[in-house]
Amino acid sequence: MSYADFVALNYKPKKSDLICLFYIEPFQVSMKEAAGAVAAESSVGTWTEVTTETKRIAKMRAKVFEIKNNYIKVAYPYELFERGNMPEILSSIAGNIFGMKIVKNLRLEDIKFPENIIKSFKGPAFGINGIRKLLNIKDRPLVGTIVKPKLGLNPKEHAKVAYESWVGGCDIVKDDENLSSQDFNKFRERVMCTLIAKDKAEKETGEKKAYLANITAETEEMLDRANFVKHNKGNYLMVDIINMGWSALQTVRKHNFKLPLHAHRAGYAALARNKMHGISMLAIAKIARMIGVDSMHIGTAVGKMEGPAKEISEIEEEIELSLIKKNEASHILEQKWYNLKPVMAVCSGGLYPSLVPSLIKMFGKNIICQAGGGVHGHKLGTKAGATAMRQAVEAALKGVSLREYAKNHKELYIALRQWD
Ligand code: CAP
Ligand code: MG
Repeated sequence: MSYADFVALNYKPKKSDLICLFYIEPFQVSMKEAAGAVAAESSVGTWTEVTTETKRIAKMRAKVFEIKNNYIKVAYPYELFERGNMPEILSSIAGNIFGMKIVKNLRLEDIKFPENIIKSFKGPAFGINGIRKLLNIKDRPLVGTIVKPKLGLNPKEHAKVAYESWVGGCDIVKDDENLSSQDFNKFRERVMCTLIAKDKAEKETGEKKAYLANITAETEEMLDRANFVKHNKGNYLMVDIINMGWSALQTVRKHNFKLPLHAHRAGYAALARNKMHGISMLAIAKIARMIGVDSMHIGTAVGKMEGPAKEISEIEEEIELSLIKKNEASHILEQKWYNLKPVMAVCSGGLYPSLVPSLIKMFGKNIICQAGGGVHGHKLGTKAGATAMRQAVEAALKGVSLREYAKNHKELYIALRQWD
């Protein structure tokens, strides 16, 4: 068996095949050779023929069935994969192949999962509707904040910032991605203080509030932290999906804490930022939806983080809709999501009130508008910063310009003067 045996341009993929779309740059070989190498190494092949391969195994080869410029599509018989085991699936289709000498660059753009693999994962427990129900918010975008400074506050100081954010108008307050249980802010103490502040804020505002406690840690400790949140009537968990690993995410989801799970994507750009190599954010987002997160960072297009609006809209559709149509120009494969719930998109990173209307215009109302610096940096403090964000959402929904709305909304007025 040679690499060319893994190319079958007349093959018509079966409904049950898993399909990958790769961007590929061969290194000193033909496209066919490099494409065959990718299909081989990610399925049953290796660099030479082996005497141990049988006819039955040869039938399980992945097949390159399309080569268009630098893009190839590879079909994998579903038997190659263990259902419900994301690390295993990725060790095939997103494993050794990225390091092969035969490819100069290789990027996994999209993965079309067949029904039996999709259904072997749990998907979101709450999804968009579940989060809306929890917070009793029918159709407006949610307003969130990240407690800042991201590290250094003690539990009481943290809870105070959270309280002011909630009474100012935030629906959601979350820990930052790198806050866990450092000596200056121990997890359990922080959760206790912050949940007391949440109760107080709920009573004072008459609104439901959520605290997203970052439980990211070694797996068993993480489960203990999740239990602790649950036991103390916390209402939302948060994890860093990339740095914890897919297996750990599956474990948290499997434990079914009956709390929504927020996915921070810190580190994703190490995989996705280089457009010629790695794994796209679209693919990462699909994996996270399958395993089962309820809200997930997707970028902003207008804030401090990299990522164009078109790409972010496509990611939002992928995590929200139940059927994704194939889009050749954007290198997106068709995907049916069957019974998996939609995930709420989180726009975060360098946001402040002035950017809210364009976010809603670009991504619709099913988003969480989240600002850290853009709330706690407000000249009048956190409470006013939260109010200004909420006013910006109100204005956008009423179709009134922020400038106009600011005429009789002081907090927004100051925010506009500060950052516009
Ligand atoms: C936002 C944030 C988030 C980023 C990550 C931060 O704070 O908390 O981690 O949103 O980017 O620390 O930067 P600011 P992304 O509002 O102060 O920028 O959502 O793109 O993954
Ligand atoms: Mg952060």
